[in-house]
Amino acid sequence: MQFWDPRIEELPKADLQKMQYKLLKSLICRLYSFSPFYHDRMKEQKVHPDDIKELSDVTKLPFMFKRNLRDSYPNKIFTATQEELVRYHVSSGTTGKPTVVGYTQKDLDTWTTSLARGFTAIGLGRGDVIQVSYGYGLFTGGLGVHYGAERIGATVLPTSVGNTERQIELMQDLGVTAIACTPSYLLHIGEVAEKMGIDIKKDTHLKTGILGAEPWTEGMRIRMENWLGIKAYDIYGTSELSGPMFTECTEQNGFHIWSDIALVEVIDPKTGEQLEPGEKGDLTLTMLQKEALPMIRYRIGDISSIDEDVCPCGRTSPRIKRIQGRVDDMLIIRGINVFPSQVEYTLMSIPEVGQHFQIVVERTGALDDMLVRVELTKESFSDKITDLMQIQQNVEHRLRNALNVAVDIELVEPGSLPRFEGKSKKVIDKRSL
Ligand code: DLL
Repeated sequence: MQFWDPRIEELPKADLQKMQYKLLKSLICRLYSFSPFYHDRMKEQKVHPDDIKELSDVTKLPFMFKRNLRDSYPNKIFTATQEELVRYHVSSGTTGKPTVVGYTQKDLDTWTTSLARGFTAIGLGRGDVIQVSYGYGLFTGGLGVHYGAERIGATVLPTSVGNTERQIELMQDLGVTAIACTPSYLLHIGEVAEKMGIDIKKDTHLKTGILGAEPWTEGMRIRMENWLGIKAYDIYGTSELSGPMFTECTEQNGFHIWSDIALVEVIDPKTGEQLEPGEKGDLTLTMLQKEALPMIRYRIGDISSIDEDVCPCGRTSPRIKRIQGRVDDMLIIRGINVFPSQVEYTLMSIPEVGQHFQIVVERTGALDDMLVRVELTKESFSDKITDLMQIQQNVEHRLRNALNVAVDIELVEPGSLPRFEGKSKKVIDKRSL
């Protein structure tokens, strides 16, 4: 088992918490004195830096939401001068103004260190060739992973997204051992490779996937690992935290949230109360070292839970479980809450079903109708109507049982649903169009 920074990664929990308290306290003192935004919000909440006497006092501090960043477009919350900034990233978002994130040199360094630890924890290092197929540019994925990969001494192949056939040729020719991209893009790459007559498992050196930026399920992981002959690791982050930030280790059991970098809480979205380890809620992070754009109790809106147990890999920081979707991802179909991840979870357990699906929600009269378009595998796609009807009934039955709501199923030909190079769009909610 390799560590990037064993001094921190294996530090006993009690020491980590002492360190977190010191970092939190000095951050809050700094922001109270120098940031009008945080000063005002703390005053509103009637909390003073002197009230932060131990780590658990973090719950006295106000929350922060994405809308606070949008409202302060482009840089009103920044606590660094323009001269101190060395980079911007901009996330487009689906509604309203984009969010701008600024970085000092130290911010880039903390971000890179976080990824260097993560990449080492999944067994990467010198000698690896890492193909970065996340978008480079305003999106944080490409450049973020790029710097982390260079830091561990790996060789980076900065392909960015698109031109998939060329990506596959380069993967073969340059002996790529790891690829970083969205799970949807890796599915697409796998299919295009097959069309080119290339079997990624046999004809390339690929052994690791660094996959994230969108939700995916354990079932999808197992399928991709078997199909492509790789270990598929999850990577998580958001632009506001810096970008891709935290990965799993080789145990594949949750993201390690480095305690000297972030303080993690899970909050009940209804009451705003802190939840216990193991309970699912809104993932909320305080970034302990950020300079240009501090984030205190940032309510990300992603659903997860905390695991405080020391990981079998020996790392002591808390882990968060695979993201189950977003608080605002939830579809309400005839009064029943449905998460797209539940649909994927169920579909991936049906062998006749391929890796691609699409959910379409419509309102007919007063009722919501949910249609799931499901691609079949090449093997199960058969001309016999009776076979297809049986599969359709099975899928319908399994989804109804899992979701508690009736769902229409349309079986479609392999390769007929849209493919994505970046984040995929699996839900079309016509009610909101
Ligand atoms: O997606 C940063 C990133 C780049 C993460 C590359 C991982 C790899 P944003 O565009 O700001 O940043 O989107 C952040 O994407 O709040 C989640 O809803 C979702 N997301 C990111 N990673 C995962 C993941 C980047 N591993 C939003 N599982 C987050 C599930 C994820 N959802």
